[in-house]
Amino acid sequence: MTMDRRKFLHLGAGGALGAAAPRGVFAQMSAQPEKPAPPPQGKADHTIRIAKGLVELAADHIVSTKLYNGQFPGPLLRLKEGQQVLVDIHNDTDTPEQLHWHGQTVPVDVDGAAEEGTPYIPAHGMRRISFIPGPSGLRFYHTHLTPGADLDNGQYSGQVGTVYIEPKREAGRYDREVFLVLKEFQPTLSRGGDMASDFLANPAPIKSLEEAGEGAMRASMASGKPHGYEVGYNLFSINGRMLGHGEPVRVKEGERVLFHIVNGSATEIRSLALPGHRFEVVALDGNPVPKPKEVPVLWLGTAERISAIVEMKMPGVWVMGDLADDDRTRGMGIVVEYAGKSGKPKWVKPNPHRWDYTIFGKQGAASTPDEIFEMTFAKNNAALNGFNEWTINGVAFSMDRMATMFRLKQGRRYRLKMRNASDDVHPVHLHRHSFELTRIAGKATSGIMKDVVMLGGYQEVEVDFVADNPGKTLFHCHQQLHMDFGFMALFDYA
Ligand SMILES: [Cu+2]
Repeated sequence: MTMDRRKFLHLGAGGALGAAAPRGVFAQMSAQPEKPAPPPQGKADHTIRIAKGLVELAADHIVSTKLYNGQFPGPLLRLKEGQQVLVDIHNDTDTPEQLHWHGQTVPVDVDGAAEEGTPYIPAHGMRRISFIPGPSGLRFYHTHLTPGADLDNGQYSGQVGTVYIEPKREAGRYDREVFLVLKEFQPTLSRGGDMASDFLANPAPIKSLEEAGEGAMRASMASGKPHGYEVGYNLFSINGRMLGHGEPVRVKEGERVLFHIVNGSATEIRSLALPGHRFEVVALDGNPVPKPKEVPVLWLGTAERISAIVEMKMPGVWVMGDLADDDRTRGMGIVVEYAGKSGKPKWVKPNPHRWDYTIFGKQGAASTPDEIFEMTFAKNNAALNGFNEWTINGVAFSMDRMATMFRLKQGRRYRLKMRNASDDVHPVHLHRHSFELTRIAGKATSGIMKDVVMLGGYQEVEVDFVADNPGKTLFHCHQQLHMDFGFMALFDYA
């Protein structure tokens, strides 16, 4: 109904495009990023304002940062699959912004990445965009800049909001939905202190990658260089409140609660456990998994999402929190309180558990790709004013050159064979497409669709995607410090 009215208004507005445009003009236009259709007239379905504001993480921890609509997280946008939406984005700050619709198959003009050619939302200006939401499920929106050493900007700020795209048919049985955004504040730089990647399944390193990475590191150390900078944080939160400072998640015994969890971190990998309970993972990055499975602990790389059902069958007052004691005690958790129960929230450290994407997948191999792209990721320790430089096949991405690295032909299926010659975990992300996990650390799988996947230290991961959304397409590590210092590549359609 709404959609038809807009179409009418757009066509009625005249202009060269209007008169001759057939039915379904928006769908066709959105496949042609070079000639985006002018957005429809009328009242926007959603308005987002980017401005500096305050987040009260706790009474004595109030931070000032850039936010969406003055709140953290930004407003939850509930969209409907296939139903066009009109969004006004106002930028009330002094610097241009990008708003990226993470995990959606939108055109370049909408996607929110300058590297692909999305126009900036000008300082003290606005952009009106319209798009058809999809795929359904848990998505999110966030800023998409390369702040480099400026820890007030980019994803270090509070520009994160959840998108839930309602499917045409709802799957799974649950009583209630709870949305959680995991986010750190007050970033600082330090040297070294990298996170271990031994939470991933099959952690045995691939010898050739390890030798290359360790050799480069030894040579750098021998030349007198210290470790490159890493980012750490002082404050941690779920839904913008430190553990113990917000409202608890209130549950009843016997309820099935569907948690939609977004890792909104700029740089961190997060874990989450709820003592005495298990998570039945039903979707990864918003896409239903072939085999829902129960796990005691969730692990989410930067920008990953998990939808998981918890059956509430252990009455009490519990801490649902990160396994890292330092992070949890500084805020990374939320209290889960059963009706009629009171007392101090209880945390119990879970037994060791390794995160394995493949348990949610099908056993058989995925379809054969038409073409394979090999990618090796490497680190040049402290090569850029003390920051690590990151390369893909020896090339660090440059915002000045914006060179295309991989060419795509529409309709073909591509396999990305990714090899990590560093000891860091990389949550790699492909814009405007979903990919299928086909091999994780030596184990074949199929049927799991995602848009971010964690690649372990000195490990290999393979994913397939179909080139079905023309226009420039950005691939990058979602760790802000990695993407800003080279870990990006552009795909383009022939
Ligand atoms: Cu990375």
